[in-house]
Amino acid sequence: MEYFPKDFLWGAASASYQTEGGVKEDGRGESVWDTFSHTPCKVRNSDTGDVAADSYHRWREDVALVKDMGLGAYRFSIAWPRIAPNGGTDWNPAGFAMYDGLVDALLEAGVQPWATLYHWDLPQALQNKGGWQNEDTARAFGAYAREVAEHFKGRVTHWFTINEPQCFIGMGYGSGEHAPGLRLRPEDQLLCWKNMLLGHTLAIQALRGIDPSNVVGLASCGGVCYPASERAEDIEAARKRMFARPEGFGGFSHHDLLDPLCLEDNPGKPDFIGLNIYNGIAVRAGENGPEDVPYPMGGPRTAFGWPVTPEALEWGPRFVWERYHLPLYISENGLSCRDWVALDGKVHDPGRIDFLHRYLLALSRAVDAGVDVHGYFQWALIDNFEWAEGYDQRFGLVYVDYATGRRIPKDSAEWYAGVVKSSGGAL
Ligand code: IFM
Repeated sequence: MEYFPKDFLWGAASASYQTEGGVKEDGRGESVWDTFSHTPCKVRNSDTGDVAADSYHRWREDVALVKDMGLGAYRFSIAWPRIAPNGGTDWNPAGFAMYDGLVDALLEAGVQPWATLYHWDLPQALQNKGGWQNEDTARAFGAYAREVAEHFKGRVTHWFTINEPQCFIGMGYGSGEHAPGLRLRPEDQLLCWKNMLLGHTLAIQALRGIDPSNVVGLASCGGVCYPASERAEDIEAARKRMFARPEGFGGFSHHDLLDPLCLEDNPGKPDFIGLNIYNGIAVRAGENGPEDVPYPMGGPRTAFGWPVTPEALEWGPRFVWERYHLPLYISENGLSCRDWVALDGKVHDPGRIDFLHRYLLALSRAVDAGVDVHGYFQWALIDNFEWAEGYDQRFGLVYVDYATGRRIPKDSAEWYAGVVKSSGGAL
């Protein structure tokens, strides 16, 4: 049985500050994450992204890993402060060099580059002027998008403007757990939200203006609800709850982002929706309306403590597709484990294989139900800096020995390669 169409896009993802290191090289400016991670008590173990997985120097190895796994696409992000060290329009040509090498090597390997313009490393210079509270940041983002689009014209055709606005605003400007570490009043967070929407729209216009064939979306996150049973009442309850709850990340949910953007006449309407889905909440029809079903005591949890709920990867895409009718990509999904190198020199991660197996089977049910989902990016290609959790959470298909930068594909990398090769048939 074939679970996924032959042209389904199989990929893996990463992000600049989480993997690159090389923070002082080739004229890169400071980002809010440099400042934040170097502030005492903000990141576990005082970890920073100074070196990370050293992909700034080892990107050739990363491309080889992608190629060995037979992936069709690699999603990476461009560090804004490498291109615009001061946040303005004094472009830094040297900042493009590494991405030029990466993009060309991917193309040569037959792998489609999917670039994210903003995965949270805001130039510190812009934060000094208010960051996303200041409309100028949105305008600067639009100008940066134009510069990058011009530079990669004809080589990169698939783009994400912004990764997880819900999270970077909710945790960066709301709870203060992420850079820039602010705890703003709700109305000030809303100002960030408004400027983020403007920034996305200016970026999408710039990308399309430079090359109308550019395909542009953004990666959304937020609470996913799934029905506690197959009963029609529970399905309806889950659907309602998913688009009614002020979920997670300071109250910003998928529909806060997608409802305004996906209106027909909105110039920021994306070509596709990227969904970052890691887990969800079971919902049933209660006497007084939809109600959450408590997660079972002792139920499976990731190293992060997140519940393991594969159903989220079926019902999240189903509900989003029904509401917006735009092509979908799973732009992130994966598991953090406490992986280590075994005595045989390999990294055995049966938990990750089981997790991915369950989640991909769930996704196949969405595909089977007619949801227009075109691809899946596993988070992450390699172990990396997990923001406030530092290096304690390992999400990679490939293990990174941070002391040496050495990469060791985990068992899950081989398993995923089999899934990709068989277009899901091996599931
Ligand atoms: O590592 C992050 C990523 O940067 C954004 N989405 C969630 C991942 C795991 O927490």
